[in-house]
Amino acid sequence: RSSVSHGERAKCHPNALARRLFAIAETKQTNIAVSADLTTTRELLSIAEALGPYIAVFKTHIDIISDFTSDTTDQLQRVAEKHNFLIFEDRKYIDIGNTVQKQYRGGALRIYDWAHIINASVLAGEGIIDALSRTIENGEERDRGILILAEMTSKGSLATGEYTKASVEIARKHKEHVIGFVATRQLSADSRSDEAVPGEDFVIFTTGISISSKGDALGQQYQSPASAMERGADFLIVGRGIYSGSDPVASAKAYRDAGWEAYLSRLEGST
Ligand code: UP6
Repeated sequence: RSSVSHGERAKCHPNALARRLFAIAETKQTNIAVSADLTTTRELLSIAEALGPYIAVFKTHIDIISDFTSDTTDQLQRVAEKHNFLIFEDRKYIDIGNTVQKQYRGGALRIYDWAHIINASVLAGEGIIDALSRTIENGEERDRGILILAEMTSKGSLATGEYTKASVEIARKHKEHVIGFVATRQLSADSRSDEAVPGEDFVIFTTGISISSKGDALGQQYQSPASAMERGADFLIVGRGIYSGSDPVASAKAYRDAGWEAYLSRLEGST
């Protein structure tokens, strides 16, 4: 788990998008990435507007929006600018390079145009990361980055062991555009430790976070914000824990406070 503050990582991280991400976290004092798994444009935009002040990242599954048009993401981008958060499309790319390039840049969703962060599985091997990196390399946007899906929180997940190890190895070869992992724990040495690889500072996004629930009926498994931060999370991805209750703003604040407190005690513990 990183013993370095978000403020310091905002200054020193080799990747510009990661620097911006840590600067947002530091300024807004939040580690929260809300997983806005809502299914209409109206609900998506209204939750973005309401939770904007309390989050660092807004995570979408844009293909579940029933009335999607390019206006959906145009407006989302405006809300993101207004409230200073990044957009993460949780697309989980998992195909050959030629296909994922088309899925990323084109189609009806044009994810490259509006999502700062995307993620991909390395089940298909290193080529997928190479292909997505090239799209970023050849594109005109500066703030684009990839997370490798190194572990999953669903019961019986096969994203373990050798797969997770390979995720780290592939990330190391593509540091230019891979900013970190979706994982339940830190996967590489702390940048301050003796085993650290110089210039390496992967960002950990952790899903499966809930204050009150242990899981759902379809195999999701939760841990608490404090437990995830203890294991090395940098950003906590929270979905239903925030948006499904009667007061999403109050829930977002509660998760922000829990996440931030755990982050501060981690820093204290490491000094
Ligand atoms: N997600 C997981 N586990 C993973 C990877 N991704 O839950 O291993 C995603 C889901 C959902 C969100 O697709 O968008 O994180 C979790 O939502 P929840 O907090 O409502 O369970």
